[in-house]
Amino acid sequence: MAASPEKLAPALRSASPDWRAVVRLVAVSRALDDLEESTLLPERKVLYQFSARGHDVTQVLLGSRLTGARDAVVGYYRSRPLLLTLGLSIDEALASSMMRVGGMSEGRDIGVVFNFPRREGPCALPVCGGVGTQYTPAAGWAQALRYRHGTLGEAQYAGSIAVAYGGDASTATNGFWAALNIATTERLPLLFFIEDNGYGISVPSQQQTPGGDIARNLSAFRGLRVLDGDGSDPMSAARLIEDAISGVRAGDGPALLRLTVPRLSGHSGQDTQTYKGPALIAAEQERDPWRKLRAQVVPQILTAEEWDAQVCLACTAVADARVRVERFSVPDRARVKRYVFSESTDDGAIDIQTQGGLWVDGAQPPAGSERAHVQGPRINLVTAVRRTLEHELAVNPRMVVFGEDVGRKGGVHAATIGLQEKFGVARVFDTSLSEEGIIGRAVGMAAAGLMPVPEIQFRKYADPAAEQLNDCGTMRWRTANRFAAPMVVRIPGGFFKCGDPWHSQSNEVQWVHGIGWRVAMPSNAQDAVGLLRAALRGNDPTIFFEHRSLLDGSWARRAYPGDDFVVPFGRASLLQTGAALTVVSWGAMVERCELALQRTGVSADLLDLRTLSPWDRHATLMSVRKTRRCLIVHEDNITAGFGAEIAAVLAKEAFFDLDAPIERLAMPDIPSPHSPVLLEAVLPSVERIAQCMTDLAAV
Ligand SMILES: Cc1ncc(C[n+]2csc(CCOP(=O)(O)OP(=O)(O)O)c2C)c(N)n1
Repeated sequence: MAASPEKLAPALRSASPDWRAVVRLVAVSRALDDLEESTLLPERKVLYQFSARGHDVTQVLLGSRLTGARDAVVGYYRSRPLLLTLGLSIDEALASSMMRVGGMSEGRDIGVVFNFPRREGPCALPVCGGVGTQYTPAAGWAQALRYRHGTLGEAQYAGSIAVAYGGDASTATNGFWAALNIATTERLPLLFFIEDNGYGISVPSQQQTPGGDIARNLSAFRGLRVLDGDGSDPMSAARLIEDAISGVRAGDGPALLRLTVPRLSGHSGQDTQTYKGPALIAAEQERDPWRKLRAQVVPQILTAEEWDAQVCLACTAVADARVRVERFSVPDRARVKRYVFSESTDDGAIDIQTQGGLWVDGAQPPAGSERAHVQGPRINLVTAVRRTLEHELAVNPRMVVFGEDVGRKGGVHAATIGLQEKFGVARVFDTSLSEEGIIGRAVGMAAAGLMPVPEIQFRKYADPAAEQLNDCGTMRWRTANRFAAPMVVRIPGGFFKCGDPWHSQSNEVQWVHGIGWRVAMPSNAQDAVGLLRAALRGNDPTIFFEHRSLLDGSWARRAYPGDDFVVPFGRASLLQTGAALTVVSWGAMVERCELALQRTGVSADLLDLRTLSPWDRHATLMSVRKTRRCLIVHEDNITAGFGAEIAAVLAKEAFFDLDAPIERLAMPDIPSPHSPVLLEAVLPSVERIAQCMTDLAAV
């Protein structure tokens, strides 16, 4: 039986291409494209097909040069030949597109949206469907390489590189420019590998960059080596690839290599290319690199018989794989909800992802204590955050803290003051002003085994990072626990003295609705310490919401609960107990609820949820079943705020226990207003909360 590309790939990764292996891998890629287009797509065994024809030879040549022990590539939906060269087997490739167990997402993601985890040897971080999303995680991986080798002294990270691979249209995206800025300002070992096929679906590259030539346009970009060439000419492409990679590997900083290639099929299986016209399509076929490859290697390197034999081997291997994969099981419906978050095995150990995060190598998080060992005077919440970051930085060398102004200045909220002086610029650093860059970089760093702790300066400014945040949250699920990117994103937000539509948004519900994120919103300094520490030692991405009015608020001040103190997520704090009413709140509204209860004298349970994902359904239900009335108070807008979710659960689970309708007090559906007069008119005030409590208790 034919050897698989897995076995051929290592031989290929040598100084000069093993042209026999190149031929074979490209033939495998083409046989897969043929099989899908001619058979599997019409039979609806593959539902979404992206041919790599025309892009394939250069990808195999690129993959053959990824020889570093910790090289990583972040590609896109047209990356299958590259993945095959790294070691993805034909079975894995077909099982992915045919949505079978054994594929890289087990039927959860589109077949060509690959990932290829590996703790030893080159890997491929999870591809995303969003064009341009590959770049900033690749920059993060490159920075992690430098950190793990340069700062932590881990020899196996020396000389490795990151590659971000995309098409011409992807160079118009935010992610591309964010990564370009990061890589050039930081001089990272990152190769931008651009295969320019002249189109983004039907839109010509002239509309993506002036003149349609990103290499030319970037030729004056400082800190970037730019190479450009004809990807349909395999021999010259191989030289360019070698040149580009060896420079990046040698420490010369980032490079961009643009190779023009023909796209020999439609954008996807559905695309008939009517926008191109027959002359252009014919000209593209003329530029087929496969033909040129044959002309260049036969008979100089391979005889015609050897070429045919390689092609034949490839076709047989694909046909055999298809027979095998048809017998692979379809994914189990009962498992579809698994791996949204980190899970435990039956014996209580972490069901660990193959790659990403702190704990994949068998290491265990340090034991924490749920009991507070209070020390010293009361400190404000921002000091609590700083002290926790400081301790965790001290005990965890793989933790890094970064964001806009967090370095020398110590953050615009002062949460990181002194940390750069103490831990150095490699561990606590300022970033360029790009939230996409901040979170995307964190994704790459987490995939490389670090614990990134990015700060988003204000809640609203997480918006430019929305795509990276989304893709980070879904990573574990869509790779069926192969990859995860645990991180802690600190986000100050909410009102502070005044409001405004930019610095004072709350909108925490967005993270709860986002898949795969844990969400903490502490109301006081002690909980902030425990929750932050739990997140920093955890195995899931976490949004840690720091309310601006609490950072120095006197009510939120508490004594430091100790360096081991942790608060498990999903456990509400019962601040006071009573019989007439349950009040559920979190963040800055908890203080107001407490004051309102004091004012009214209503006997109530006051629950501070502390975390919204997960949230303590059990404690809430228990309390409401006892008091038979519930008031939910939050700062976020009322429509589809998290209170709506709580109310829906109570209406279903405690319907017959309720003596009154569930009440919600929240902001009306407007942005936070700037004038304190207007702000207090719309925020749940102590007076309004008190009135609502009195009314509800009297029903
Ligand atoms: C953020 C985003 N916007 C739009 C799309 C829809 N879309 C998918 S592929 C594509 C064109 C991408 O072209 P290019 O990057 O040049 O790669 P190619 O397909 O030509 O290889 C578009 C618009 C998407 N997937 N992601």
